[in-house]
Amino acid sequence: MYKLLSHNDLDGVGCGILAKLAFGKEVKVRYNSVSGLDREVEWFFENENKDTFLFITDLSVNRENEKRLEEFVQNGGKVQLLDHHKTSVHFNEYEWGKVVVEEEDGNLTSATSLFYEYLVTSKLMEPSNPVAEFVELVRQYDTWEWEKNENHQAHRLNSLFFLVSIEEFEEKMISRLKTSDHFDFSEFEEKILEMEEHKIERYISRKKREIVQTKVRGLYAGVVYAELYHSELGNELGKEYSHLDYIAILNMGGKRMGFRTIHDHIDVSEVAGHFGGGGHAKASGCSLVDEAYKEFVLDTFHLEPLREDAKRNRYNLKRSLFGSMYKNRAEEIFLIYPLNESDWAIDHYKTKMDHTFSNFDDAERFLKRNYTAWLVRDDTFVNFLMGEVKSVRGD
Ligand SMILES: [Mn+2]
Repeated sequence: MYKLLSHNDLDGVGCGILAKLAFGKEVKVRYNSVSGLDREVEWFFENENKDTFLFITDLSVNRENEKRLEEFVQNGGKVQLLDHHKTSVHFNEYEWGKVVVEEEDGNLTSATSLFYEYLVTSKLMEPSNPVAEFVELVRQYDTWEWEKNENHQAHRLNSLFFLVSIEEFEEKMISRLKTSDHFDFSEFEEKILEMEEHKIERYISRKKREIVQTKVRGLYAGVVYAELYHSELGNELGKEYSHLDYIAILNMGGKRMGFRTIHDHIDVSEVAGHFGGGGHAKASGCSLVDEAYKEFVLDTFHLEPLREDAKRNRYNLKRSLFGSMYKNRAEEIFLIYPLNESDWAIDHYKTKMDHTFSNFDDAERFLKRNYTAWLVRDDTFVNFLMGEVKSVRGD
């Protein structure tokens, strides 16, 4: 018999689907949250037959279970842990642990891609076209490579995963992977996925108007409350408010929070690590412990949300040589403009700030971080200029 303990997200369930394709009725699969795995491992030791081969995928165990697993293996037990989270690399010290974050070709790994490779090289599964396609979609979604590759099928697979129950998703995928030559969605699925995409878009644009800005331990964070679509939100909010180092997403019902960044110079697994959590450089999470609750909830609750930059302007444009006009909630007016070929300055009201910048983006980042200002719409810009002309004329 085999037992698989895996994560309850698309990548974790991808592993369950592979296990069921490879072992059929010979495998028992259980999906867990990050915090729920250790209980399941203890249950395994207390109740399961000692001959059962234990797989753990997309998650890792705590110190006590790490010792128990090693002891179990020393006494002849069979265990394989496969993970791709940077915070788990120390499991590579064990014969039964394999943690790979990046393949030799530079591609990021996922638990599903590691498990597929394991099953095929161990001759526990025949390689097949549709399965390889499915595995690659899961990998691209989990590593967010789909966005760069514009592989919308990968994104859609995750949306479908959230639209149906895990059981239904497993069943659908298993029968499809067994019977078709290519992995594809049905016409009906395409239709509901299109509706779902529009729903996600509307959800995200609402969250763009709810996010607040704070500074925690030297980094600028955007704080937002959301229970759904964390990856999509982290990515869209990160791009809209790119002056922020990362986005903190609070799930109050689950008493958890997630961290996402689009920046290569920020490692959010370190941010989560400070609060006892972990994950990847670009996506991580932790429980909403007291300190996190204070910094992200209590200290930010009174703040006004950020405002998006105006998008449809014809006159008040970024990088304009005439100057780009910004405003904040205190109605303070700012103008970013080039002083000469190599320096950009900011006027606060009409007084030039001391600080100058070597490009527009640095000036804008400074302004947004320190004054939470946004690019105003053309009508505000034009009204302002009309006021200027009037005051010059003296009326
Ligand atoms: Mn994963």
